[in-house]
Amino acid sequence: FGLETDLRRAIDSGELRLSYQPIVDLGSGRIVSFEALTRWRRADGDVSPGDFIPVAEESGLIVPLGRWVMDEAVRTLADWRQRGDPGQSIGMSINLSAIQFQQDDVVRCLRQALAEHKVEGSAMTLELTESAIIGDQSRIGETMRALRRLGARLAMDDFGTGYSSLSLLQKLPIDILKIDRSFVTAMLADRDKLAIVRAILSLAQALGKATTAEGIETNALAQTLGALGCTYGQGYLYAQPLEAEQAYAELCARN
Ligand code: G
Ligand code: G
Ligand code: NA
Ligand code: MN
Repeated sequence: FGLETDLRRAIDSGELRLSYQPIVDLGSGRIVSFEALTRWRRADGDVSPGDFIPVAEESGLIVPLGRWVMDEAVRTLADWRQRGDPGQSIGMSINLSAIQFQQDDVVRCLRQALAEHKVEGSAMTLELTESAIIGDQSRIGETMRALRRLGARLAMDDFGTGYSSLSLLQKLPIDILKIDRSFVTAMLADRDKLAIVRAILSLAQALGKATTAEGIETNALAQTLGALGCTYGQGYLYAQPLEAEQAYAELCARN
């Protein structure tokens, strides 16, 4: 239908852009990496990823779109790294959809992008939603281990909102839990949400995993999460998703 045809054209004609949102170390306040988020600007206004990512997933366009994201994000990171400090030590996160993760050859795509732009795999974090790791466990586990052998870290995105069982956390090589912003944003006003955030943080600590809190909009939230032992934070308090040049300027200003 209409959106699908337009999206196909957008991928081919370069109408898509990546924006980059900083992820900070809550202990030091320094930016450690950026999350690449796809943006679609059209003459008649922006289309939200919440609208076009599901269309991309249903139509299979997520595969070419995902390859473009991977290449573009690694290319941008290579550019920042070549400019030297503070770009040198920065990481990059990209989002992988379930379909992309389970059908496409993500391992080969990432290896190619890293080789082409001369970036080491340890700079990369791949964010997976819980739906991406439900399915053929041996195959999914093998893909995850192969990504890790490239040096990449794996983050479970929107943690706490999906259907995956806790046993998957034990079986699969997940490095980081990203606490969904629906728990974070309201946790100082809602005791149940605070309880859930604390439980996720202590689970992560017990399993030796790092944590990222999404949706940090106030200093009070950043301080509380830091005091509770959350590793990283992301949210409008630090910055919105930014164009590549603005993101690099923010990095230079903060680090
Ligand atoms: O960018 P925004 O904050 O509006 O993101 C909305 C949703 O779209 C988020 O869940 C985000 O993970 C998803 N999203 C944004 N960019 C990408 C992308 O490049 N690939 C995938 N799979 N999801 C994305
Ligand atoms: O699901 P995922 O975490 O990939 O989605 C990231 C989305 O969250 C992006 O659309 C981004 O714009 C949005 N976002 C990032 N930080 C904040 C924040 O502090 N508050 C709100 N409301 N949204 C945020
Ligand atoms: Na994400
Ligand atoms: Mn998320």
